[in-house]
Amino acid sequence: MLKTICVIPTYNEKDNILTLIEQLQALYPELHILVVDDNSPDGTGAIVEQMKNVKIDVLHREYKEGLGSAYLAGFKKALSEGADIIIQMDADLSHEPVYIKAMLEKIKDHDVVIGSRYLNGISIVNWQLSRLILSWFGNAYARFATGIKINDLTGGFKCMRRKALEVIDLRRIKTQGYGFQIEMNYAFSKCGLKISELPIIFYERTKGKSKISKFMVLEAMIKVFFFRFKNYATKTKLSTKAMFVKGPL
Ligand SMILES: Nc1nc2c(ncn2[C@@H]2O[C@H](COP(=O)(O)OP(=O)(O)OP(=O)(O)O)[C@@H](O)[C@H]2O)c(=O)[nH]1
Ligand SMILES: [Mg+2]
Repeated sequence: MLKTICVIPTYNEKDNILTLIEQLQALYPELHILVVDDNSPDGTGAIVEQMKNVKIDVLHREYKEGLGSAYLAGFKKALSEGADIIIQMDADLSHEPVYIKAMLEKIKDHDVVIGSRYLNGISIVNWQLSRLILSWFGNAYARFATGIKINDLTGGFKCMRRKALEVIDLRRIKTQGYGFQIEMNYAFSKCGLKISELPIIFYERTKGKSKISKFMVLEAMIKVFFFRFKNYATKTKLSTKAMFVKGPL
């Protein structure tokens, strides 16, 4: 059985995290869950701490350091714990656990599977028009700036083989907010990894507050043009584990 770890970053998600973990456990009893909490003032970290067991773990960080750095810390921990497959998803119930089954099926022939909101038209429920326009044009802009032909470059629901996170040098990923997903996808693509999109329906959060800010949008808009000047390939050799997982699972 391949070890699959689901990395979930949290900041003030006390009204969502319990439901999400329960849903994940009900559907996938074998799944390992790793929450990365930045000392949420609402006590999210403490809630997960109480649920800790062999399958549920929490990485507590002292300060809010941003989504990108939370994911990178989670990925590093997942790799060090021997994950073969790493899933990333938001805690706010926008990403439905039910899609993980299809992702795990698709990852057998790919290195990265992206949950896509823009594959068959637009599949987003309950967003304000302004948010939809920002996301849609943001994606079009990012596709233009990077030349990467992925329909949903900014989505946060993904499934990756260990190999995908080992062939890219995670230390070179510097974007923190909205642009983190774009930079990761750019690095995957430039390193020649096999990427596929899976259509998902995305639901606007109903509880808790969005952490997206104007600064994040601006950061992404500027940085996206500079990705092409970076070399994302890792210089060290892949671990034997990564080599082993190369073929069909
Ligand atoms: N650990 C950590 N998690 C964060 C941080 N910022 C956001 N998150 C989490 O990352 C996930 C995505 O953040 P959201 O605020 O939902 O951002 P979004 O999905 O772009 O925007 P909305 O869906 O409108 O809320 C959620 O699970 C957040 O709790 C952070 O600085 N540190
Ligand atoms: Mg969200």
